[in-house]
Amino acid sequence: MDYEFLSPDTVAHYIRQRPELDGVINADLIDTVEEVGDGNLNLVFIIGDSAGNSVVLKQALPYVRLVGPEWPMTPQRAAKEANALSTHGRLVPELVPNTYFYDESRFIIGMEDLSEFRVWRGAMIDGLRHEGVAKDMGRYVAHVAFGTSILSVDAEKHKELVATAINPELSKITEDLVFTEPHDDIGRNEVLPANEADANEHAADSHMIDAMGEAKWMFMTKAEALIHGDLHTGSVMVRALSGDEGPAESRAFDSEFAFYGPVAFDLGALWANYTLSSARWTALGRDDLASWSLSLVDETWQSFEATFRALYPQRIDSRVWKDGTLDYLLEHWREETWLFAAAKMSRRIVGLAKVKDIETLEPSHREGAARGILRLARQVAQERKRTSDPQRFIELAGSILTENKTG
Ligand code: SR1
Ligand code: MG
Repeated sequence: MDYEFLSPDTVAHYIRQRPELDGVINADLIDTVEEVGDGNLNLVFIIGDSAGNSVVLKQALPYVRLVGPEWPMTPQRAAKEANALSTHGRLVPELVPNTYFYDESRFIIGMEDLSEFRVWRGAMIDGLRHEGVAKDMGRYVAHVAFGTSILSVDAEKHKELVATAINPELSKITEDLVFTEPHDDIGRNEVLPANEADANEHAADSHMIDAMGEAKWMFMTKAEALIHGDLHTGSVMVRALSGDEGPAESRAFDSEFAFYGPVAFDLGALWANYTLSSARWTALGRDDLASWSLSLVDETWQSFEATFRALYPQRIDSRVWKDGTLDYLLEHWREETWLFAAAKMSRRIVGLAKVKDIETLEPSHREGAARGILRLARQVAQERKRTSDPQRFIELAGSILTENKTG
């Protein structure tokens, strides 16, 4: 696919051509252009002018940046992200970056600069506690679940929206990397030599394989809501209200994996990444931070449930969707969250696209953290049928991560 990529030399000219950026940034006064894309897929520029204004231009490359041009990837994913950002932004404007335009010929999204924020994963790795973010994320998922599902969208319209939001190439990445490859390595998996046996045990565990089969089935068939699709802690920006930590505001961004999928997939991604953070701090002997990271599991769930319960009375059709359905949905989502959390934490240990929380640990510490996560994932996948209480998840994670600590 042929289109021009943005570069520091061309952004001013590009900005001049976008009327939507009039009043946002002055192309004649641009004095800083920084490429900051540290994700796996895109180019991201932050552009500032001498009057103190700034904007972000995010451009989808026609391949997976993490791997290179040998893994082509449709840049149409930018349209999916633009759609998710604007849809989610209408539901919870305070938790989503503002977008100015989407350029469908060059796959560029112009959006609010969040330079005063930082990526939550990085902040967590630095040992900083941003309070209230896990609660915000529960609220974000609940608004998306309610506001983009048939509970608030006309049934016929909903079917159209589901069809236009399909995101087959990006969904396939998840189908392969999250659910399949941890159990069927096609040459992209890698672990420390000390964790080879753990990865092999994990790959061959028939209970885990069945659980991942169930999870993948749900992911590919349950078109409940326009989910974010990749809601890990690297997809959340945070800013402390004062100083470096403490009460904070947050934004969910980078929703290029969005499609109509299972609500619990986003919740599971959050839980998994809180747990990976906890594994880091357990390995480093910082039990205070390890417990704090795990406490976010319950914070997100409680906020999700309370928000969803509060929105439910506004449903557009209450003929058979009574309180029984509300309880049914929450009960199922809670169990599914366990399952998706198991999938999302173990893929970050064995498969492609790992996380810095674990990868920046010295091998002597990483060994136990990786083993703990894999054992926890298998236990979680089994136990979810008996209980899906988030407190039990926290207890299980705390004890399994501690038992497997090394170094
Ligand atoms: C090839 S993309 C790898 C991963 O990066 C994204 O953040 C998603 O999690 C995806 O699975
Ligand atoms: Mg991303």
